[in-house]
Amino acid sequence: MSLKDTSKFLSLLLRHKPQLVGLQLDEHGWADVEDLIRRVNRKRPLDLPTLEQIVATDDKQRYSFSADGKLIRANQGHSIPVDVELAELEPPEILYHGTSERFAASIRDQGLIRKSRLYVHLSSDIDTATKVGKRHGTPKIFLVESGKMFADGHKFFKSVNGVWLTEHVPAIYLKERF
Ligand code: HQG
Repeated sequence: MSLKDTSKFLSLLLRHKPQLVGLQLDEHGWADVEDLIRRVNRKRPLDLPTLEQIVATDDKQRYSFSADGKLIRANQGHSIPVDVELAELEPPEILYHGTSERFAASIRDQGLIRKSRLYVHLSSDIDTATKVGKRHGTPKIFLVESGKMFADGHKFFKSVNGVWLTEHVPAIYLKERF
């Protein structure tokens, strides 16, 4: 089992389906590290040094330990309703959303909706957005007029791993990049 596979399983548990191993997340998305390791071990091998390695080397810095190291949570990307104490901030003038060509028509119509996640995910640069878009097929990049949205009263949050989040991007704030 590669570290990447184990990391994907951790994402599934910490963001979407803790019940798969009977794990409890608190209201802030934290799981007990010892309990997580014990429960994951029923499905695949995991020890504390390996978990620490995954958290430290994760390419998107998806996870954080609490200051005392006893708890762990995903920094963003949840579908279950937890409050990860996101920083509410003024966004840059423009943010980017990477998606697939095949979603473009629906996005032009409805704007960006959060689907199963708690927020719409936005990137601060085109490269990152392109990588996100490639996960779903031929990438398509939308520019989001986040400065205008903020001026109009929309809230923006930034996760500790640098992902910008907002609840909905109405179509009027989208521009296309061809
Ligand atoms: C699309 C990954 C049709 C949206 C990434 C996206 C990110 C619409 C898909 C994070 C739509 C949802 C999140 C509309 C939005 N009509 N399709 N009106 N509005 N969509 O995976 O943003 O590797 O839930 O464009 O890097 O792709 O998991 O969201 O294509 O940061 O850590 O609906 O997940 O990070 O897909 O990705 P997702 P996302 P991790």
